[in-house]
Amino acid sequence: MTTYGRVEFSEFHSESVGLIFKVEKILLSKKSKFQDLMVFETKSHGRVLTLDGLVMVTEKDEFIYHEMIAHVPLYSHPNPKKVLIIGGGDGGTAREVLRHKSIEQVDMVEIDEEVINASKEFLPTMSVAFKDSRLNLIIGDGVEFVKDKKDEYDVIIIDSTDPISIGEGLFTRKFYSDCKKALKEGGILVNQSESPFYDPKWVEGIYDKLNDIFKVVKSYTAFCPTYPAIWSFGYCLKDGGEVKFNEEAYKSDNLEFKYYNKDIHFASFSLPTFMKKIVYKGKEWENIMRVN
Ligand code: AG3
Repeated sequence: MTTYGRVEFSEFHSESVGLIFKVEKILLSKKSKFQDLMVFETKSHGRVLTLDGLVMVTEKDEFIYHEMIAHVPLYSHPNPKKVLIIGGGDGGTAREVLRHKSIEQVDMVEIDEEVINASKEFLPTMSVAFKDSRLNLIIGDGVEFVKDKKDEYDVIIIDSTDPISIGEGLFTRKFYSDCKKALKEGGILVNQSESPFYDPKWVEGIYDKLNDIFKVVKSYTAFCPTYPAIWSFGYCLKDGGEVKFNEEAYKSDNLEFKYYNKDIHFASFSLPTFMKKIVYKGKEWENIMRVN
């Protein structure tokens, strides 16, 4: 869109409200086999990657989403060694996962190779992950990939787009149940579960389905400024239990974070009232216990 000589990109979060970027330069704009891909340069947010017109990452705030989708499950697991990432083609989630000393192997299944290529070319702070020898990159459909996996992963992270077009398959009961089977005993699944403020129906649907499959399902949030309002993450324990914190690993990794920390680890599970209604349907969850 051009307004008074400015090039703008906008994503509408509802019928009437949205986010606008002033675009300095379009670096990439193409149709892949699966979706429309765009990378553009901005002054305040660095490079921005969009898929089908939706903002996936900006260099300025990607750390929030990626730290939260990776470290909350990893530091609540006693000893995560093998992780599966579904989606996450920009590499940001893999980058954060691979910072953990305990991690021996990360399988990452991304359907669209063009996203990986775009990241390698334009998003060096995220695509560093692709140089790590512990990363096993698979170009393919995550839905198919998990079908025949059993007791393989300590943690599964679903870093998908919105539940429309190619993202849809990653929001089904069947897929969640295959993921549960793919988890080892005590395994944890985390998925990005959309905006409870702008898309409560999507969020409700996601948690209804997760609840049909997993013993314990919780939700945590983060504020990602370039996504539609407050952002939610589904947190599922294959064999039940409560949210823990692995103090020992946290201390020994001794990582520097920009958003995540021990307080946030637990606090992010405290939900605003409107969200509790969507996710927990009036059931109170008091069992977010501090262990450690
Ligand atoms: N994946 C989740 C982004 C969803 C954003 N939705 C939107 N802008 N409407 C992000 C991928 C980062 N690795």
